[in-house]
Amino acid sequence: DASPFTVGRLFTLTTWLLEQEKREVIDSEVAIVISSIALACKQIASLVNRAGISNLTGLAGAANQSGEDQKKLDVVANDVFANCLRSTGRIGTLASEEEDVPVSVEGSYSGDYIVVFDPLDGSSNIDAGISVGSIFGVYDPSEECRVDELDDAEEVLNKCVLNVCKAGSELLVAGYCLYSSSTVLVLTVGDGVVGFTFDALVGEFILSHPDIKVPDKGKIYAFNEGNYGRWEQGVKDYIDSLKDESKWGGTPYSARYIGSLVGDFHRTLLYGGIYGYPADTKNKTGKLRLLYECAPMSYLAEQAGGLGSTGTQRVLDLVPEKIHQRVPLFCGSKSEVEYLESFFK
Ligand code: AHM
Ligand code: MG
Repeated sequence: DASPFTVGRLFTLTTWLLEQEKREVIDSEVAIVISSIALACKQIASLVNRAGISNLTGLAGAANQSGEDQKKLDVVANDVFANCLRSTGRIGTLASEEEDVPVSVEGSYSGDYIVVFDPLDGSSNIDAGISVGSIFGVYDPSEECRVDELDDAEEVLNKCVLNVCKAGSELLVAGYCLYSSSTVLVLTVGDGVVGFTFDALVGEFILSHPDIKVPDKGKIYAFNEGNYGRWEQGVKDYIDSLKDESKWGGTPYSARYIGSLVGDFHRTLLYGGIYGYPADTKNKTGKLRLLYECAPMSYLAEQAGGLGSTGTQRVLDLVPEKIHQRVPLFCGSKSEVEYLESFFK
């Protein structure tokens, strides 16, 4: 069979989406939603790239729902994401890490899909030109999800909250876009993990990683070790053990931490190892948000053959109680996450 990949044709995201449609892995509606996310990512890549020369560095002057200072680019990226999604006419409910509450899509542009996203994760890195990313998840529409027939604002809000408070195991699509030395879009539609690298010359995402599998083991850990003194004993013992070379044939684990989940996770996916943001005495349930960060990343990790855990529970089994709920996250290579979990027992 002449695969388009082997005959020198560009295998773009669009080609890939059409192929998944033909294989009936996704339908055309999901393909439209993914295409709109890719368009948002292209725009954000360009904004991130030019931030230093277009007055887009620095603070926006407001704090988000979680009390964190929003960067100018946080705000712009959020608008770009929301507008691209809205314009598809396929979205019913949108929830962003940068918004206080999930919102419904009004009127003729309204559809059924539910999309959760963190438009620009790791934005504290932007002003130093360090990698950042967008994270997203798409949930299936269902009859009960429709918000456009409700008139009362409170009813709409309640329905929107209900729509997004779903377990990660119900995700239809999850992915991220890394804005770094290259722009890479990584996604799963529940049939493995694929990656596309943006080719600015043709303006398209090109299939560059047809089948991402996280190595079962990897001797790299990505934790903010400055918080060591605030961690519970199990996490301290775990990190101590990674540094104990006598346990690992004379070579301890390597520490790598960007402080940008997408970059740290991407490296973990490709090289193996573990990413962790434990609970600590200051962040009692961890720092990362279940809906916008932990669930999509855990779905990707599992689809790549790895794991996503809170230390004691599978992240994908958790049903959010609040939209901005935070949970501890440990994800990456299966054996590495299982080894971490053994310290919680
Ligand atoms: P953000 O969504 O406000 O950007 O915060 C999430 C980021 C992650 O990208 C990163 O892994 C983590 O926060 C870093 O936190 P810390 O600086 O506490 O290590
Ligand atoms: Mg974030």
